[in-house]
Amino acid sequence: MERTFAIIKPDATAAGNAGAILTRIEKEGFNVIGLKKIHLSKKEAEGFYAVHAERPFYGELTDFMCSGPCIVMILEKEGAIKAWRDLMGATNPKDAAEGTMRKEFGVSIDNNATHGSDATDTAAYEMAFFFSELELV
Ligand code: FUP
Repeated sequence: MERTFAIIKPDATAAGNAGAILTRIEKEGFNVIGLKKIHLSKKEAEGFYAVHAERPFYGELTDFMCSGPCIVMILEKEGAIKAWRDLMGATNPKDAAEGTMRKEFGVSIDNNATHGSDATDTAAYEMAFFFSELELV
């Protein structure tokens, strides 16, 4: 079994789409072993996205991520990292395939509804950033 880290971002949470996204996650066979609703501070958002610190969109991205509550999760499934990336779809909702979370619930490249770790090392960093092992069930 593999674990990955996922976020229902502030846009999707504010729009009331968290339930629909969770329903889809469960339907696709992920086991939600960690889940909490949080409101990130600017510092926390910057720490989480430190890998993007040099990118031109870093300021806007971190502003957006602390603009409202979001839902952070740890999902478990065989091949969970790729499976959740596939279910999310392309970064830009305009390019995302039909039936993906970003196509259905994303608005734009910066308001794209969900986040998912892209590799084993980033998944480990992101899971530990938000959850302790004791919180996983
Ligand atoms: P992804 O792994 O699909 O989330 O995409 P990236 O790691 O490339 O980007 C991380 C986040 O930065 C995206 F979810 C949205 C945001 N972003 C922008 O706001 N503008 C861009 O041009 C690219 C990414």
